[in-house]
Amino acid sequence: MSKSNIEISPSVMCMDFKNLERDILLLEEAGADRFHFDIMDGHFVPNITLGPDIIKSLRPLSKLPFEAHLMVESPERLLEKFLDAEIIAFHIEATIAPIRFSRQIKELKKKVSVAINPATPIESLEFLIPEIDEVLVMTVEPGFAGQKFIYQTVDKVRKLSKIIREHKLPIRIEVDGAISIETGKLLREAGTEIFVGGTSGIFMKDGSPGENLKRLKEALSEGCSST
Ligand code: S6P
Ligand code: MG
Repeated sequence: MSKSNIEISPSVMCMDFKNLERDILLLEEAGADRFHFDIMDGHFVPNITLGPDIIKSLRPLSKLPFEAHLMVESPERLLEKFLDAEIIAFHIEATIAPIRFSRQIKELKKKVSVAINPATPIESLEFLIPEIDEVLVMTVEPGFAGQKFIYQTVDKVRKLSKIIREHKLPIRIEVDGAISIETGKLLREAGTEIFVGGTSGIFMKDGSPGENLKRLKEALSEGCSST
């Protein structure tokens, strides 16, 4: 049987902060493919969450890639603090020199992911395409967990995925915000491969995070193979 190419990235911001080690280990065991760290500065978004020291202290616990989602103004200033992450996602809205910044990230042998807010058009990526590995499409406004899904983003993913396929670009699409089985299926059908799991998909009131992750991954992998 061929393996699905669907990946799930649990959001560390939504874990039990008193039990981060437990949650990392049990979610890796349950089939997580990477871990998502939300970094906020209180300026680019009106919230403050995780910082580089959490990434550093959790890094030895897992073999999976860590992604740092930088929701900060002028992310260039902070790059060297996030060298414990393998994937660096920065917002195109937060930097005026995204090509230079992408090249700096690449020089450090990290993967480059460009995050775009729900109202940012994919046209803004046109000249950045040759520099990047992934696009992180925000499906809620950045800043908080537990928000409502913004349905217009499904069409945006579909458009982006079509361009990627037509030009055979080596770029993967990840989505972030209110990903449940229902919204995840719409986004998968539109061309998404990587899904951030937060309070809508993994850390709900019902079920354990491990069981919820398995259910989400199975539901999104149905009828889908990498071959
Ligand atoms: C939002 C952040 C996200 C959240 C995730 C939470 O600013 O970038 O990564 O952690 O969206 O998931 P949910 O299901 O609560 O929206
Ligand atoms: Mg995020």
